[in-house]
Amino acid sequence: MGQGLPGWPILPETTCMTRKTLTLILFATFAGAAAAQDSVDINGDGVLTLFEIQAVWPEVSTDGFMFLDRDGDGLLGPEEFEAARQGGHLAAAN
Ligand SMILES: [Ca+2]
Ligand SMILES: [Ca+2]
Repeated sequence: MGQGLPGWPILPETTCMTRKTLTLILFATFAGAAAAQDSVDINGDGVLTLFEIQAVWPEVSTDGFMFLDRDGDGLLGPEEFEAARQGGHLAAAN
């Protein structure tokens, strides 16, 4: 009695999750400030997924994304992104 396991530091998964979330929020904030495709493009593959768009513009719905995705490939390429910006669908962040 009274002798438990050694006091291992416990790092709950939430710590990891929080760090990831914070990183994402910071990144999204930065991306929103820059508001350029290369900063929105989280994985750097040159096209934007719904996830990447929503990281900066969370108000964009799936339907809205499909509207912007003119060729229907499920991604926004540079021209589609620019068209969306110029069409006022993706508000420029300050
Ligand atoms: Ca991407
Ligand atoms: Ca597309």
